[in-house]
Amino acid sequence: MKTTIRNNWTKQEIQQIYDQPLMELIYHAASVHREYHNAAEVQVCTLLSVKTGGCPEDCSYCGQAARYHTDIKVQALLPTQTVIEHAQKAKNNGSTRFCMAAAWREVRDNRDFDRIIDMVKGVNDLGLEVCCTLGMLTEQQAIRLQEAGLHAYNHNLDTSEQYYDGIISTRTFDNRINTINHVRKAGITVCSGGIIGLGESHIDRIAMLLTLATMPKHPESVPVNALARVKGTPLENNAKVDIWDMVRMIATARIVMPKSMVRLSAGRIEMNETEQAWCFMAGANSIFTGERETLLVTPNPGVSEDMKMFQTLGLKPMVKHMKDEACTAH
Ligand code: SAM
Ligand code: DTB
Ligand code: SF4
Repeated sequence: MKTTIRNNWTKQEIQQIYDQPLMELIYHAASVHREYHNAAEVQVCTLLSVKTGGCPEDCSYCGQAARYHTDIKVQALLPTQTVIEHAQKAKNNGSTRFCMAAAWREVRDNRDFDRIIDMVKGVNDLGLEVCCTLGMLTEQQAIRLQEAGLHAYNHNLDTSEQYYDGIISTRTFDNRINTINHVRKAGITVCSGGIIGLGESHIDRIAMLLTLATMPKHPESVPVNALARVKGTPLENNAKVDIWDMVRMIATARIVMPKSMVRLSAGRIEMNETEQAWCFMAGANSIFTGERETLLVTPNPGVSEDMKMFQTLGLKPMVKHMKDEACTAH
């Protein structure tokens, strides 16, 4: 019998999972992974920053916050055609999901939002799962995005409720939850996870997973990011995330949210193939990659390097994804 999907986890239960001896934890996660997923397949996604830098928020990890003196070049909203061309390239390189990110605090009902709506329509027409991450949304804005064909909205919790104001002061944890609720209500799938390496404790990591795993419906997608240390941000001198911390976080996320896609997101540039292999063994089943070799503003491995790694590890890019399943079901 399959492991049941539970939304009533307690902090103690998640802590017990998280604190298992590492090899036991990985074995447990790898077993759960195989119940719900084909462990040979990894979803390949491409990320594009459609509006870069100049953000009014003060997220202390982020190179795009206007108030920090980083080397990042501000870039206004890209032309729709440029974005569609990037999406087509991503598709040609084997991506099935395309995520457009904007360095905004929130979406405003203006011409830029109209252009985002056109981008969503255009990328959706290419047959890709379209994802956006644009900051806070109202319910009406979420509905507009859904009607344009948006498949997923990324809005990370980033850290625990308790640690939140140590990392961001310009918005609250509750603001984050409200947007996630608006996305859910509009019928868009939820992509929400966080970052490790911000200076949080193990308890904060467990608390963040608890919030995600006790939502009425688990996020369909859970990105686990290792802090990408950006020069000029308050966290630039934080220690590099230990690979086993990353593996432990991925494995726990996999066990408490068995059906979700667990995305090995920021941090791969500092990991070798062996280290990434442990992340896949622990239940990660998605990566961001592409020709541009960047995430938003930080470096990332390129698609040809990643495809070589897949070959070595006997992994293949996922071709069938939720959208296809929905199509064939009709
Ligand atoms: N501005 C929107 C927001 O904050 O939701 C969307 C873009 S924001 C860059 C998307 C996510 O990227 C953040 O929530 C955070 O989890 C992640 N992120 C940003 N900077 C990062 C960094 N330096 N290292 C790891 N993850 C980072
Ligand atoms: C997510 O959780 N990670 C991606 C995506 N969602 C938007 C962003 C990672 C950003 C890493 C640092 C940078 O390049 O700005
Ligand atoms: Fe702005 Fe998002 Fe960066 Fe925070 S994470 S500073 S909201 S772009």
